[in-house]
Amino acid sequence: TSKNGAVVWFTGLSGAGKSTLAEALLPRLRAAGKKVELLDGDIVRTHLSKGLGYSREDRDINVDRIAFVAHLLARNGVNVLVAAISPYRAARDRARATIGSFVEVHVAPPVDECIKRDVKGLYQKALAGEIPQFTGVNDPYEHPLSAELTLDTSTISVEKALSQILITLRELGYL
Ligand code: GGZ
Repeated sequence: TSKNGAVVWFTGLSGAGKSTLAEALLPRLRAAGKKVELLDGDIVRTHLSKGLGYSREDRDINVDRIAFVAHLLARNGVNVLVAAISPYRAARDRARATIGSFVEVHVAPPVDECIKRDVKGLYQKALAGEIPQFTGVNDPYEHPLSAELTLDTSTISVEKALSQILITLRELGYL
């Protein structure tokens, strides 16, 4: 097992299931005796990234900040779960380079599934043209080219997804 904590970085569209998986994984890692912290884009944006919007520049600043904090925690042995759309490949790759112990999990149901779920009604608004720059509708999402794991949450359960994440963390020596 490794001394640095792992940073499990969930990337994917709004409504893909990033927060759900991170929140389900957290108690599982704690039960395994690990120190764990969660950095959820939604919450980060009310504190660390308060005032930032959704332009490429602001999203990249947001992702850079999350990566900075995740790095500080990980190098002190804390495992970090990040749930942020993080739509730009270059910003994710910067995070990977900064952090080192980076485990990229692409949460990747088809966009139609996210639209169907539409937990917060944001897709409906975006499709009606009421939200400019909404990821997957009128703003880009650059999918990972070499994620450690890709999970289609439209076809597998949360439990199944968790077990795949745990297997991956074990294989990489973090568990
Ligand atoms: C994407 C948006 C937008 C736009 C508001 N595009 O699913 P949610 O609602 O609860 O989480 C999404 C969150 C995106 O914040 P992130 O920090 O994850 O994004 S990024 O990594 O790109 O910086 C969504 C909501 O904010 N939201 N407007 N235009 N998602």
